[in-house]
Amino acid sequence: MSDRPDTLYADPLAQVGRFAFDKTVVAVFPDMIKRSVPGYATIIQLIGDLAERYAQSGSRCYDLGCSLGAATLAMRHRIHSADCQIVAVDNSAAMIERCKQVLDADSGPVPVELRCDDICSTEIADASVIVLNFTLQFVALAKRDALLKRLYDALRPGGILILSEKVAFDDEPHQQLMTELHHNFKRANGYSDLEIAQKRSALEQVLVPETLNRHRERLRAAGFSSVDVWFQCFNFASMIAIK
Ligand code: GEK
Repeated sequence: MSDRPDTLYADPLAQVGRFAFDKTVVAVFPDMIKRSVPGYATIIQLIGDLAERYAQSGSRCYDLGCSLGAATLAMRHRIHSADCQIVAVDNSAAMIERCKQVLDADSGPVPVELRCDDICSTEIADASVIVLNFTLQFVALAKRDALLKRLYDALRPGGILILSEKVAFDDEPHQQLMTELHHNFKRANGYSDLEIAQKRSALEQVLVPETLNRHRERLRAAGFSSVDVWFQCFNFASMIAIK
C-alpha cells in the first residue's frame, strides 16, 4: 500500500474547504489515518482476530466504509470458516479505485466483493461479521438509527458488529483533556499546530462524534443483547455488539 506522507494541510489555506475522501486524500490515506487515529494499527489487527472467531461458514463479512481495505485484508487472512465472502463497501469512487489495486495485489484466500455504494442503502444480508471502522461518524445523524437496525437485522444469531468511532464526552473538562491528548498524539507524529487546526476545521460538521452512551443506547435499541467497549485510547474507541 502506498504510504505518501500527508502534507494536505501543511501550508496555510486561504479558505479551508469541507473534508472529502477524494483523490488527494486517497494518495496519503494510510499515512494520514496512522498518524491521526491512536490505536488504529492495533484495532485493525484485532479485527482479524475477531473475524477469525466470529465468521460463520457460508456467511458474509462486511467492511462498511472500507477505504483502502485495511480491515478487509485483516479479515481475509484470518477467516478459516468455509465458504465465507467479504463484502467491502465505500461510497468514494477514488477510494474504491485504489482499494481494488490493493486487493488485486493481495493473494488472501477469501473472495472479496468490492462495491462503490452508500452503506445506508447497499444490500446487507446473511452476515456473521460487520465492521464499521471509523465510518459511522461520517453518516448523517438522522440516518444512524435506521442503519444500525438494518445491520442488526442482517446479522445471523451469534454474529458480531465491530463499531469504532471518534467519541465525544458530556463532561466538558474531560472532553478538553481528551482533545488535548489527541492533539499531542498528532504533534508527536509530526503534524504542526497549523495542520491540526486546518484539518479540524475541514472536519467540522463532516465527522460528527457522539458519546459512548449514545452508541450503547442505539445498539441496544437496534436489538443487540451484548454491547461493550473493547478498546479505547483518548477520544477513539471501538465497541463490540453481539446479536
Ligand atoms: C479503515 N474503515 O481503514 N457509505 C459508504 N462509505 C462511506 C460513507 C457512506 N455513507 N460515509 C463515509 N464513507 C477504514 C477507515 S475512513 C475513516 C474508514 C477516516 C467512507 C469514506 O469514503 C471513507 O473511505 C470511510 O468511510 C471513512 O479501517 O478517514 O477517519
